[in-house]
Amino acid sequence: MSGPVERVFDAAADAAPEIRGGLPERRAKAESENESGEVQLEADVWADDLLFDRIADIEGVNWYASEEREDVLTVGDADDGYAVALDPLDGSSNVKSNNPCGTVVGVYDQPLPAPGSSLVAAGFVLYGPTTTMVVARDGEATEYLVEADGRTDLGPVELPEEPTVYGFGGRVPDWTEAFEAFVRDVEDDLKLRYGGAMIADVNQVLVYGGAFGYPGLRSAPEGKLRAHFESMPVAYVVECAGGASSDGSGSLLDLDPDSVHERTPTFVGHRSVMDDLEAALSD
Ligand code: P6P
Repeated sequence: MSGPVERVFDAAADAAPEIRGGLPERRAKAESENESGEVQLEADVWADDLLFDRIADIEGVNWYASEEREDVLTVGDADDGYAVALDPLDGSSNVKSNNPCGTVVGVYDQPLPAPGSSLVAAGFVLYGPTTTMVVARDGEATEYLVEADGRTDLGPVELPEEPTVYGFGGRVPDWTEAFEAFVRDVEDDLKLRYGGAMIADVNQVLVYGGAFGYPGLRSAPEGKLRAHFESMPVAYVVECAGGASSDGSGSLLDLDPDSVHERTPTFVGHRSVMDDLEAALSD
């Protein structure tokens, strides 16, 4: 990777120690709400500002969009270039309970809203016992250890042969009948792992194999996760790692959202689990 795309991930890695170091004193909730109508933690807004300051000036980045900002910002002066879409602190409600959270990055080669097929790279920073980063591009996913003096290549990320864990969001009574029946079958084979931060749960799937998802609900048929900032970037990563993704009927990278903050039912993991899901939801 070279040029602006590489520099976007360098910026996210460089910001990580400062974001991690600034979390302890930012566990309070901010007064504002984000575009998705969710109360913003002060940490959400602060992380977004910090990443904006490091990414907006990168030559070749023309547009900056974030889960925490209503509008896409034009930050370049050419018609072509990259659009960077971020969830600055995915799973920020985990900060209060000292559970993992992180930053999701998607790099699109056209202005937003944009189809999943226009992603040229995607990745995430994960604040767990250590700070790691997964970056995917050109069909490959790589994990890095992120420290104050830079990032260390830990090697390729490849989904294991067999699935072992699953985690699906939303309240069970709010699941559709077809989805609940699917999960009852999954439970026979896999172990529940769900921590409330998408990228931490997705990383468990990348390491142990299985599936993560946030389904369409009776009360919210589109589910909770945002296509540009969460679903399509993690689908890109998991598909580069040898897995699959689905919105219940096909790959999340086939989506072409009409609006920047659009939500979608979201599933990533082993191809076999995605196939079973799509069969269950098609009945
Ligand atoms: P729930 C975090 O707010 C998030 O967007 C994802 O990171 C996570 O998977 C999901 O929402 C958790 O939602 O309803 O389980 O709190």
